[in-house]
Amino acid sequence: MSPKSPEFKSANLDDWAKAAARSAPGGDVSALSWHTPDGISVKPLYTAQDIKDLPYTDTLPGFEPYIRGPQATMYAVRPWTIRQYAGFSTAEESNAFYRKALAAGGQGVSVAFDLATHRGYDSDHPRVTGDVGKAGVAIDSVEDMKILFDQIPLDKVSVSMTMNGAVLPVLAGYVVAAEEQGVSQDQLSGTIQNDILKEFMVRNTYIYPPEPSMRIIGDIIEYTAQHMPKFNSISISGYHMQEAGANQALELAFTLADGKEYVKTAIAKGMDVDGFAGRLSFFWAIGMNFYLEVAKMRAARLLWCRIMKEFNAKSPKSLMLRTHCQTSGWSLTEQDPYNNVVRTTIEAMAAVFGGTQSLHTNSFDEAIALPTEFSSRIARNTQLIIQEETHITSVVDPWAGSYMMEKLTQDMADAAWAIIEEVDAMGGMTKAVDSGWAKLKIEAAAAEKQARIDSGKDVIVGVNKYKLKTEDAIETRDIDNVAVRDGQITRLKNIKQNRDAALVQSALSAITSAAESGAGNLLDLTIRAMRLRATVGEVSDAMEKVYGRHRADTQKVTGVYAAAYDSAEGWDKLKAEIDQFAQDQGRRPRVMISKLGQDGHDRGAKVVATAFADLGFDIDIGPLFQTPEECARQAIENDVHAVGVSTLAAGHKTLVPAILAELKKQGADDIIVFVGGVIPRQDYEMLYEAGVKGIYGPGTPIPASAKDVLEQIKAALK
Ligand code: MLC
Ligand code: 5AD
Repeated sequence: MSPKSPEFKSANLDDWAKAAARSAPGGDVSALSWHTPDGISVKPLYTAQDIKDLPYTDTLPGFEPYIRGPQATMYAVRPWTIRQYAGFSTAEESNAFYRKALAAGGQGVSVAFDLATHRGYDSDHPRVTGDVGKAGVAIDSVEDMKILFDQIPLDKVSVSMTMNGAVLPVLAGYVVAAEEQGVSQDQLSGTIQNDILKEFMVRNTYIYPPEPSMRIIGDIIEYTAQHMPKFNSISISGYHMQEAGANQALELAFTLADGKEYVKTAIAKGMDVDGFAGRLSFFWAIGMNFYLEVAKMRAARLLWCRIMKEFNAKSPKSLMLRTHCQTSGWSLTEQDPYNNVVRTTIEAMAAVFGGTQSLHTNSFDEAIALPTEFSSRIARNTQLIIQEETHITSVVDPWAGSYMMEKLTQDMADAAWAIIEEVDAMGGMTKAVDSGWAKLKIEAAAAEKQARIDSGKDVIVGVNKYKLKTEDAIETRDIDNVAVRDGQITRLKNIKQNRDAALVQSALSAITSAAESGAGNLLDLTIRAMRLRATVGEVSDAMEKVYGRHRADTQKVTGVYAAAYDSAEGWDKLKAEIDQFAQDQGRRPRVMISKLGQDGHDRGAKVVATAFADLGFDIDIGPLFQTPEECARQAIENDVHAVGVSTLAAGHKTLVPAILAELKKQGADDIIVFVGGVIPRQDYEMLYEAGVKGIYGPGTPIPASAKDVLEQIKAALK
């Protein structure tokens, strides 16, 4: 029997506004709203008023427009897949790691390849000496793939492969490795990232120019639709956009707009939309912006359903957006790194509340090195604890009906839709990417964010507030990349000795002809070549002959950092010092910001370049993928005072000493070298000993590194 309701005094919104004004600073309740970088205002209070006119607050999971999730029962029947991205050094070591992880509660495999493989170079290629086995596993041929998946039953365990550039030989290598395990193509379940448009914008592991790259994607969608019905042909990724600086609305809009391009590409090949769309999948980054991340995921499903209706899709599988999520690596700090366990937990909860199908949680040592066994275990257990201890999985889409969440979902959908319309007006995402517009939008957002952090407006605990006096060193994973490379080179030699060279040659020629003529399916032909033990590098070359290698032109935004940097005092002083330098020297301090080797993570480089330029430095940005020799030559030609190397993929121990040696060799050791990025403390000493003048780890405020560089340049001139 329920107790008799007492009489409560009722209040209306006006009453609340009056009460709130009494405690709001300056009596202004509107000042309590948080205006997000996406252009959304998050208010301190939501009520029934906010949702009474919204169109989709009464929908159900498993039904259009799928806001509440693609499955009717979601985690109540099957929780998301715990799919930890990993890969390092050799196929043997990575295989041992996967098997251990699966035995300990991991549920799917997710392969990280090294940058040499991403960019279609075999391990013996001279351009990749610093990259082999570093940020992922080195794969040169089917023989490596067979070791990578040894004793992992590919008919049962779904495998995700993050591969975009060398997507053909890698996917083909996996298909052949499975075949030799006795698993046929139609049994394979998994996902290949295969999302090239975002590579041109942010991730930068492309090989060929956009047009032939889109043909490759079309061929893969076609082949998998025909022969690999359980395999997701693409993972359309916003993750890297957010990592590069995009706010959530940009991430959402550009990703869905990329998706539209892939659908158009497949339809243009003559495919029926429902024949392939059910195997398109998505991938979001989940950062610290908790409410908006949940809203983003709900809005994403709504908008994709709307977009697929525009393409006349009928099958529910085509209409529902399924996604993987990864917690944000960028949000993690080098300082006080155990805090990252907490950050990752909060982000994982947002992904789960948003209804993800699969999840990677980052390790707490992210901002320092590749994960160790220990840090990976904690990362994986974060998910196991949410799945098995909290009962969060018992309820489908638990935020539904929240005044706030329903309103933010609609706000996010509206904000993203407006950007999608802007992209459509430009002629679609391929055009928006080609012109550089989309990349600059993301870079501007990144520079603004950095300025808000450097001036203390956005708080990061342990970095710009509550800093520790001393940081304890933590154990990190180190990879002996010389040993990995030597091992790979031996295996490559063996393979080349023991195969039928003439057959391999003709299979490679067939790929080249198909690239030239446009006829045939490139994945089909690549599977044939890989079966005969062609290598990743050879298959890539076979197409490069026709397509060439894409070269991006580097643009940079200006004025954005300065406009958002909110601490005029120190800024103006430093600017004045730089002006003084220019007067004394007859020219501004000139710095070349460089990326060496195959590391394409250029957010840091771009933000530093923008901010240094705003301060009054003369800035050159080197092209991506330079060798130390090329970098030294350009630095000398441009007569710079300093080279700043940005390194995020662990190549620093090889590549930084190499650039110093090259400068010396080319007679320019008066040019100073400084380094920024992800560098374990343990490596600082060897870098300083090699001659580096400054090392700026993650979290260094840019005005501080700029001041230091200026002083070092002055000292070198004396
Ligand atoms: C699930 N199923 C259900 C159900 N829940 N059936 C009934 N009731 C329920 N409640 C079914 C599904 O329909 C499906 O079957 C099967 O169970 C598996 O579930 P899923 O939800 O499809 O999960 P999964 O297989 O894990 O696939 C998730 C995915 C996929 C669709 C998002 O694309 C994927 O795994 N992506 C991972 C991508 C990834 O790991 N990327 C790493 C990037 S790292 P059926 O038969 O319908 O299929 C990176 C970093 C870098 O990029 O280097 O830059
Ligand atoms: N192993 C594990 N995680 C990795 N990441 C990248 N490479 C690896 C790897 N080899 C993760 C990091 C990074 C994101 C792009 O992917 O979290 O931020």
